Amino acid sequence: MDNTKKVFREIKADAMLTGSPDLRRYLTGFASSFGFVYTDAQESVFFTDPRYAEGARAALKHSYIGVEVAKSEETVLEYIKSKKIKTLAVPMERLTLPAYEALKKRRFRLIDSMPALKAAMCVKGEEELAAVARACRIAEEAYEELLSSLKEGMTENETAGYLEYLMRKHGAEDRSFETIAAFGKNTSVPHHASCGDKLKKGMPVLLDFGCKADGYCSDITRTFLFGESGDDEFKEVYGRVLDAHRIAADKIRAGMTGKEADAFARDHLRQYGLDKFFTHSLGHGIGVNIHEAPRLSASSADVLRDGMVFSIEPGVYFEGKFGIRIEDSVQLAGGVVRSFMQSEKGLTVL
Ligand SMILES: [Mn+2]
Repeated sequence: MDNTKKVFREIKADAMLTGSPDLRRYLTGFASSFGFVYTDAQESVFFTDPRYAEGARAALKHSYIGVEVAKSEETVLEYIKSKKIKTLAVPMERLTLPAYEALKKRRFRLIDSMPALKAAMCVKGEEELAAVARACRIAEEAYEELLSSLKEGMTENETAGYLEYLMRKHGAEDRSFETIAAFGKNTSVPHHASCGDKLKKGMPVLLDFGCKADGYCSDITRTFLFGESGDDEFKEVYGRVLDAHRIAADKIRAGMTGKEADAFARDHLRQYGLDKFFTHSLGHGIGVNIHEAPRLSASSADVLRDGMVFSIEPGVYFEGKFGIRIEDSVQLAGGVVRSFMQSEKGLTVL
């Protein structure tokens, strides 16, 4: 994957220099913990240290991007200086103060590359969509296997760890974020930190998890009952949240804002007085990062476009009682929402 030209086209500078791991991964398709991607109108060069040089040369052999070994940022800055670059685009919000000082010392005129990077990253190409689809399939395969092996007495930590193991077993290269496994009352905390609490019959279970495949993330939440609970309120609210999810997925169209998208779920829940318990936004973009543009929230002006990948995740949380969230990773294609997920969203009672 070479996205350097795609981004550089949108930037009015002599050259672009990018140093953050996620942005490097996006630009080159190659993962590394040290390096800089340099791009101008004639070339793209990935500067990295000897640990990555061999892997990078092999991975980028057929790409437009050259590979050079650089021991430090100094080497890279000298290279740029030697090319007589005046205006340099850098991702401002990612710069450390020392990195900024080093650039200023060399008298580059700096402009911000972050808006162009964000805009390019949120509209995915075919390869990127295929990677997300794979990450979603793996997460669901792991989930199916987990359901058949959940046992009374298992702790949240054990469940989260086992689910992460299963994702790797099914082909994931990593998890996309810290897995959330919440049992019983703990489900009412939207981002509960998994602990030693044990699973008992009749408890609601909330699992929020995802993995990485080919550098791209998946994100999914399922809430279910571990055995019949006889709690009619839980079942009723589950139905409302599921309807909110389905209505949003049915009605979201390319060209709408994140705010309009969020309102489909929020307005539905409002009819039942549940909107005040929907304490977060409807969704977020997903890519090499688990949270990126666009935002789907009550205040988001982001415009949704074909090729964007984001989550739809309405949730309702009753403090000290239970919480329910139902989340799919989806894409916009042909103007409408297409979910990457196939697993059951109707209420599961194990
Ligand atoms: Mn999410």
